[in-house]
Amino acid sequence: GEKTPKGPFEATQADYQKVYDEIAARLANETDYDDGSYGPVLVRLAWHASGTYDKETNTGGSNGSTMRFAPESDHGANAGLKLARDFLEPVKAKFPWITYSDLWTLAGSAAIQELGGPQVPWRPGREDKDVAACTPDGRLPDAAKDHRHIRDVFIRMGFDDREMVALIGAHALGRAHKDRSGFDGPWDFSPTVFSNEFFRLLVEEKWNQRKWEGPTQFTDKGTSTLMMLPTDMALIKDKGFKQHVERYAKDNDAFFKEFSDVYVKLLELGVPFQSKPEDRFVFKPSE
Ligand code: CCH
Repeated sequence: GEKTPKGPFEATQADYQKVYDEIAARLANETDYDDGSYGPVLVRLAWHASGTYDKETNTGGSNGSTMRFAPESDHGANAGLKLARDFLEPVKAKFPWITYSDLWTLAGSAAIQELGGPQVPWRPGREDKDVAACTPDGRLPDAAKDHRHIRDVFIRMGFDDREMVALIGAHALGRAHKDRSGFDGPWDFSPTVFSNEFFRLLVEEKWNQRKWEGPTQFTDKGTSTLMMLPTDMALIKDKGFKQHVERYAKDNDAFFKEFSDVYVKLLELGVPFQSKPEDRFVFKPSE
């Protein structure tokens, strides 16, 4: 019969492909959520698990999956991500040998691929840590702020301007929820399809401040159904960022390639791998 790995160090690429296939099957079956897919919120879970990284102290990052615990699970930025963690619980139950830290990042990679995005090569090697490794609040970006804040936060992780812009292009996916962040609405008309639409709309639409009781956000003049966050608007106000927004708006292939590279880097920040980058797995997407 088939061998079940005893732990992460016995698991092969074929074992991790089975985990991928299970996540893909759940994404295909559980469509009664938001715009029809848990994919976007899985992309955000992997990002918030990883984006706590601090290069100076080598703390935070995906290694540890400390968002399982309070206080990190209760940090304002993580509101709503319990839904993503719970979505993955049946996968963890079926493949108990995988660590949560590997599972959450694998799910981020799987979601990008299953939503029509680029290949996101991935490798295992993360360990779960206990509550003592929780990061302090305030490491993830605040959408109400400006270009200086974006740079402060992403330089701390080790990214440059081009990488910051590429990463935020993930806002092609999903939406903001009033009861989570206070913001409201999707960034484009196909929030379950990975594309460069976030950049195209940012450049081509006219964005006005929305008149409402909620936090400052922007809405498209054409349909008044889309939204941009203040930090999203900062990407076209700042010259260093804008050149990349314009490039990605015109060149979907460049965006796919550069997003893949930088999302892989994000998911690996601070992880003490035994393996080499060339040992990464490329998972086969579902049909
Ligand atoms: Fe984001 N993001 N994000 N974001 N994000 C939100 C939703 C998503 C910021 C703020 C917000 C990245 C960078 C930033 C996703 C992926 C990425 C929301 C709404 C806010 C606010 C949350 C809610 O209400 O549910 C800010 C600020 C920054 C940087 O300056 C990066 C980087 C990534 C991934 C690579 C995805 C996907 C969503 C949609 C989630 C969903 O539930 O649909």
